[in-house]
Amino acid sequence: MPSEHTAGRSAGEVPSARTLVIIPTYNERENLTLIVGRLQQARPTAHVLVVDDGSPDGTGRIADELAAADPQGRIHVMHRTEKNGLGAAYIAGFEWGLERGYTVLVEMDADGSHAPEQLHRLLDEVDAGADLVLGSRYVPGGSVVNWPKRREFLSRGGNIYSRLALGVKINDITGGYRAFRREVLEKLTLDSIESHGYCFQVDLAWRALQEGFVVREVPITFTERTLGESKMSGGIVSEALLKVTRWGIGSRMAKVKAFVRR
Ligand SMILES: Nc1nc2c(ncn2[C@@H]2O[C@H](COP(=O)(O)OP(=O)(O)OP(=O)(O)O)[C@@H](O)[C@H]2O)c(=O)[nH]1
Ligand SMILES: [Mg+2]
Repeated sequence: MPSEHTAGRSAGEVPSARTLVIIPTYNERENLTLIVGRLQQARPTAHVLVVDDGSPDGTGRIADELAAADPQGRIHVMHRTEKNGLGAAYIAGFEWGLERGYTVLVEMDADGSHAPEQLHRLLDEVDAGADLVLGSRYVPGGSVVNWPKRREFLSRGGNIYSRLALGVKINDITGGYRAFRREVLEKLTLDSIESHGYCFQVDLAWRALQEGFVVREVPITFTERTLGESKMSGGIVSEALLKVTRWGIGSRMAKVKAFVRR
């Protein structure tokens, strides 16, 4: 069942009418102008928030120039002084968007992996009643372009493991192209989320599922970056593995305890 909240929305207005696309950046000089241009072409009504962690390559300045050049004021920039990881950048972006009354908040990478041309798939599903929509590489119609076999194996393996460990029917819980209704982010205690990288994505979806929100997947085409450098690290993979195992065991223990008490 969709959320009953309609905070800040006029009667008859779909949630996606006030969408904020959050793009975290660290050294994305070659990509930022391209991705923002594609987004404005694909979804002219959406607003954008670039959350830059003081990129030494000048990405923050490019973001400011893009914002200054948009006469409609749809582009916003948050400058943070330290590189604190993807999760912390998103949490700051979510809080910024919630304070300003956006009704749908979207996560999108700057490197072109998440096609703005497919954003409508996520937003349409939110408007149809989902609370959280995951852009999914591993449902029929979804795909990955230009990934080395090893990387795809790791990602598919991580998703199969998460599905089994957590006992959830989600095919792509580690992906980072997502749309949240604001009610989901209001309910989750964002300050308590300490996970990084992929684990941050699993953490958010897992919390949303546990709160009873409607989580749906739509197919997306994920294209590996062609410009700039990846910030992915081995530590991110092991963090996800450890935490997912802990959450899965914790949730099963809670169920066993509840069963024994009956
Ligand atoms: N603000 C901020 N953005 C970050 C940080 N780390 C990564 N990002 C951004 O988060 C997005 C995803 O990072 P990527 O390096 O593409 O990570 P990935 O997609 O897992 O790795 P690849 O598939 O190899 O590209 C990009 O837009 C990055 O610029 C960070 O510490 N702070
Ligand atoms: Mg990437």
